[in-house]
Amino acid sequence: MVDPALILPPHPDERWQLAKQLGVTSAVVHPLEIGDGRTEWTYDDLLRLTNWFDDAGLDVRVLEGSVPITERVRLGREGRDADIETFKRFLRDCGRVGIPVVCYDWMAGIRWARTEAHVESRGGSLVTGYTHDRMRGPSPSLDASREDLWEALEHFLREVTPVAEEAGVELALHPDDPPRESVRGIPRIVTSPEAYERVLDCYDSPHNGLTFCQGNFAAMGVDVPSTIRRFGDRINFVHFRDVEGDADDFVETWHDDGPTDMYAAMRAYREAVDDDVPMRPDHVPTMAGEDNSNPGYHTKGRLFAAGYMRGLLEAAAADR
Ligand SMILES: [Mn+2]
Repeated sequence: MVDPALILPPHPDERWQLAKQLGVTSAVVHPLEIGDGRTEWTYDDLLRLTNWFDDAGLDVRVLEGSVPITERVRLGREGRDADIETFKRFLRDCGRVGIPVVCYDWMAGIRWARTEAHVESRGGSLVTGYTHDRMRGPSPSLDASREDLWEALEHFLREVTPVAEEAGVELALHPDDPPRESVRGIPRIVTSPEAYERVLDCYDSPHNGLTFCQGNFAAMGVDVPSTIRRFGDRINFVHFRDVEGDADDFVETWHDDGPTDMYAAMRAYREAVDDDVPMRPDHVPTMAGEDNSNPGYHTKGRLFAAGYMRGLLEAAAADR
């Protein structure tokens, strides 16, 4: 059974209270989406973070996005091994303070990409979208091939997975978003179930797993429930969301209003995924009274999504 979680800021504010009022005590810390660009963490930083949450009755289950992986690690450039040592130290520190999951990605050059942030959705709420034709302009200079990225990722996994095992930390690779072969000329590799097979085969360990970001799998055009079953216990973290369209052209949807059968997806998680895998709502609609300054990451839509997740979980649990 999955464990409902929410992104919470590293410092307490009303979102901590709202989570507890919803009955959600598992926190995902993702400073890049909260407006603090930090990617480096000392042991003291991590200890302060987890103690602060612990004192409030909350549990940091995932550190996401803001992790020390540099471009030279992603591209396999000279000097990467020193940076990989930094990442290993970070994993050991996460283990010491009791953070069980680290979510990372392999997007080099261009990261999470959207071309629209004000698409009108239900009742005038706002969602984000992606239209590939609008993603134009010169290619940022990166000079890396798909094979360069693969070599770099596989080298990274062979180096860090044994350390993750020792530290008791599970790695969870997030898909490239949008899951296209390339964006503005920059190759992307983590874009299909076949790519994930290669990632998981590279180092066979439950500590080398994936973040099942559902909207990306929907955009890949695969059947979501059967793909959840395909990866099963290698899913270490779930992003619950949906999109309408494909990897060339899509909009985010309300969690209960997209094309994916979310109840079938929840049943698949219940049956195939290990206990206590954290699941958080991803990319929520911006609702009335919110300023859309951080599209996809405001609060009210998360409250709705968390309640919807809980309802689906209860239904899936009853349906045995
Ligand atoms: Mn995601």
